[in-house]
Amino acid sequence: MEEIEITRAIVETYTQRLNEALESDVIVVGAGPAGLAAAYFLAKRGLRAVVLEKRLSTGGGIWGGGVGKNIIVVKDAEVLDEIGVDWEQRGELLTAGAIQLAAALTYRAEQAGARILNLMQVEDVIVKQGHVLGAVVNATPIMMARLHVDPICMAARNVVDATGHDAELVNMLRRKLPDFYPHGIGEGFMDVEPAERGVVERTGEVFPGLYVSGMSVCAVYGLPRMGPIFGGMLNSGRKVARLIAEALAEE
Ligand code: 48F
Repeated sequence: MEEIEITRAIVETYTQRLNEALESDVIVVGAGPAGLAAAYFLAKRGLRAVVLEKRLSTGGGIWGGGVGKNIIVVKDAEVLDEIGVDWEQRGELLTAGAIQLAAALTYRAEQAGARILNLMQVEDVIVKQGHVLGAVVNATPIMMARLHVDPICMAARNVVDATGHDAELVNMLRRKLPDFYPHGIGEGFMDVEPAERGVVERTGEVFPGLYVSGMSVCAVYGLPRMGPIFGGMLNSGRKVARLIAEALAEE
């Protein structure tokens, strides 16, 4: 029966993809601009990257631009050109369509070889001998319904917290390791210039095997928030990919 063949095609393809994703080089948690850029640049470097996104759609905070006006702003065109996004010059700034950016990042990341799994929520990290080695994952509808259903595990030598303003993975570690950022984390007041610079400068490893990228960097280091400017997010994703590739090459 044709209906069953359609179902079998989905079940078999998804199962194969999930099986392949169980062990990878890098798990990127969050498919916002930072996580998708990280996944694209990791895959481009030949690394096996798996992106776990709790929502149905990828793109995180890109879609609505500023206050729902679907335009994003960056200061340089490097990443936009790399992924083929159209832009316009506006004085010293560049603008681009938020929808085109979200779509292009998603498309280019997967085409480069990253695997994106949506509706997958990371609820904990795996830590062994003081090193993050993977993620504990549940299905978003199960989490939303608060059902008593156990998660599954996914292994990777490196995990990126690209969960945005809440820095969820860093907070998961903090709950079990009281000495890890004991004074708490959170962004400062809006101040675009130092935030855009700082988010890239401080992108990096915060615990063995755990990296921060995007707004989670601002949360972890108390940097200012920055509103609807996205260059820092894209450049942070590109930087975290380079740092991880270098660390893996040294190993
Ligand atoms: O929030 P988000 O877009 O973070 P980002 O990549 O970019 C921030 C900008 O969008 C904007 C800004 C720019 O100046 O300030 O806010 O740092 O994307 C984070 C993604 O992570 C997902 C979440 O649904 C979103 O798509 N996410 C968060 N927690 C989890 C998660 C989790 N526990 N498991 C899986 N996905």
